[in-house]
Amino acid sequence: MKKLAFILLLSSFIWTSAHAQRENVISDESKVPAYTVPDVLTRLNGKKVKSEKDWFKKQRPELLKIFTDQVYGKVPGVLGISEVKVWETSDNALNGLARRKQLSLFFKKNNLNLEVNVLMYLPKTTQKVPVFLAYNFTGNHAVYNDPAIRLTESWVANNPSVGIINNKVTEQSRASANDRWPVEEIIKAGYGLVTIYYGDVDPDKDDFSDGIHPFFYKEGQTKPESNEWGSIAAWAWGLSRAMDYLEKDPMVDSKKVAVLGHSRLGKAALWAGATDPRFAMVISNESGCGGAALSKRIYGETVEIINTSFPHWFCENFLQYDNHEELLPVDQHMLLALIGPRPLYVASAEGDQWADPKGEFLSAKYASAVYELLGKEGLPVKEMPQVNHPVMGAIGYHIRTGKHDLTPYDWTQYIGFADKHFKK
Ligand code: GTR
Repeated sequence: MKKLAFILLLSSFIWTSAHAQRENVISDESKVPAYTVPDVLTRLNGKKVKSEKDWFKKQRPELLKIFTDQVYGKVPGVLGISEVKVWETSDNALNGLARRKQLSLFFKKNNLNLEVNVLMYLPKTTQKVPVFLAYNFTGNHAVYNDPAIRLTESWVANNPSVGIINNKVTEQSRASANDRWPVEEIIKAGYGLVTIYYGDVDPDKDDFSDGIHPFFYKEGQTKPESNEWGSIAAWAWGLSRAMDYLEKDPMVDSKKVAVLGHSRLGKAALWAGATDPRFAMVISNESGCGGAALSKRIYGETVEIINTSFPHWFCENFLQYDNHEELLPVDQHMLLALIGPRPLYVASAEGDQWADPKGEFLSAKYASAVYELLGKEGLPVKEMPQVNHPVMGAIGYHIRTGKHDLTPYDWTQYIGFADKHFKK
């Protein structure tokens, strides 16, 4: 009896101290506990990955399966675009600098119908152009000051300061995010911009009754199974469906599509790049926890914090790693490695410690082993570069001054990175 009481007391002490420890978010490098990152070139059975064939035939599929089952969740079925409706095109956008095209992709199943609006700005040339494909946070109309852009009718998180009231955008919402989208610079550099409001695919709320998830429910099902997709995987799925369309668009060079995302949308871009090899380049802007940053460092946002704040982002199986990152059979450098040997850019910001810049850098560094195995230079440096000193191999990285955001500085690097890899 005494022994049992002692064990109970001891385990409750261990439990409370583990939780107490996590009450404080780590934002001081000296407080990062000892952790072990699994070697990307060692298989679960302990065997070493020695060749390109070992990577593509054995290690890559195993890692992809772990991320699918334990982290993001699997897509439960196949569903293609039912209809493409082009709303309008113009050869006179941006004061004559660009073409504009607006269209919707419709998805239909049983009596469900989903509309995904796509806005494209393309350089005026007779050649097919490389493009950046990127989700936006509040609707296509927020990206650029152009009255011709259709206002989204989808649910958008309220933000009265930019005219989003009762979850609907208004005229006041136009161009409200244009700081993040230097459209003219992108066009002048010879690239197109293809953008979609991410909430068209799945509204960003802890509710699986809307967006794309219900299209795959069996009778009586109200949410995905524990190994099925959360919202990040749904958004990644949406990027792949946009790619299905881009492969058919006569103005786009679909072999040169760079999928880009900021923050939660960076997580989605990485997962899209990992699951869909048609993306020729992947750009993660401050994607942080569940994106480019190593989870096992537990610096900044942790698995428990993210699963608590955003219970719908990952699959249910991911919850078992709350406060137990050490049990994860993978870490995020392995996600980055799944993109290899395709060009990959990881960016951090000094004022965005929540996303763990060092953890993002280390992740890119550890992923480099796979790029090297595949005959490419991964990250060209071993130590974290100084602030505002981008480095670019097949993996690029920068940490810039400033806060959590997608800025013209970031875009300048992404355009440079695309020039390096797409225009050689
Ligand atoms: C934060 C979240 C991050 C990041 C960010 C964003 O609240 O903790 O993981 O995704 O949101 O998407 O802006």
